[in-house]
Amino acid sequence: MRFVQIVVLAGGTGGARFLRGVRAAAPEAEITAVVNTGDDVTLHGLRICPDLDTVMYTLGGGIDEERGWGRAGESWTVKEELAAYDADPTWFGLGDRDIATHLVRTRMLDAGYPLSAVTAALCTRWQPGVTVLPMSDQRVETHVVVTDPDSGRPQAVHFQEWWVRHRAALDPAAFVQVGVDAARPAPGVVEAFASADAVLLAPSNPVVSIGTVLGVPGLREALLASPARIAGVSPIVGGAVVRGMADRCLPAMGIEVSAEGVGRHYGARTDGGLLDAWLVAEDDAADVPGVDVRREPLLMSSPEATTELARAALAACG
Ligand code: FO1
Repeated sequence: MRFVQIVVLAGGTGGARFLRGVRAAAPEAEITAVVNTGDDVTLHGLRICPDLDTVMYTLGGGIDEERGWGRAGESWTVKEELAAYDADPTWFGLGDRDIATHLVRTRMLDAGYPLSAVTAALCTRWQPGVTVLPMSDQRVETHVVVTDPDSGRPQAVHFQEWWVRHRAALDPAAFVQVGVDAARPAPGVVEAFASADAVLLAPSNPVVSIGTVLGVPGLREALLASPARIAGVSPIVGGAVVRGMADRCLPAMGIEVSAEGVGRHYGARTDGGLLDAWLVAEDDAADVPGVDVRREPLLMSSPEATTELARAALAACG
């Protein structure tokens, strides 16, 4: 089956790589990426959108492949100068090339442009080959409720501080999307679902990426109203996370760290959940009632493997 309009819900590195595979698997299709903005943060006066930038850089050829975020050929002079001033935070890696993106974005946001327009403007340079939409133009920031080591009381820290400064070592009691109640899907998101003939959930973090996107009021309803089948790709292989910190997030939500656990968390579309199909690794068993579970090689170890994975996910929407 040849797909004309594909929508992909995505977060950071894994989502961006998966999108590269979808683009290769369906070069003639119009692909829309609905991207998590819950990781966004303002630091040193700059608005930083990690997942939007990771998708844009990865698809535009500017990503640092080894780190999985930020720019290739990066330098860190400004970061070093900020540290010399003891200018907090010093724990966040702001690369010199990357800062140009944040400067352009911050200036446009301050001038009143919505995030979706800013993202489109930045993508004019990068030509990602897919339409990159933030999940919302309204600010939604994921904060992590942890127990403050000194006071022993619950404290919320921004997701970036939890993930980058603390390396997710502080046990998360809950994840809170600050601002989500006032948010709504960005322009083009609802329309994309309505005209889709395939919808894919990338192998991104089910809690802080896919979960945050789905938490935008009206977005989940628009997704489920889509005429397209919905296929998800497990971010958990063999009971372990492939990359990132999903294994640190899932237990906080009472979700088993397995392909079956995540599949059941997403649920069967016929039963009020999301999935028509669920792709799991070849050695994984996953009993997800009401869902077409398919075993496929999930490791995006090469462009070819990633394209094959995307093909398999699209086939599950056929
Ligand atoms: N991740 C890190 O582990 N350390 C960093 O210093 C860091 C800086 C950074 C700067 C810009 C950007 O777009 C992403 C950055 N990331 C960094 C990754 C980021 O924390 C994660 O990619 C997402 O927020 C989670 O997917």
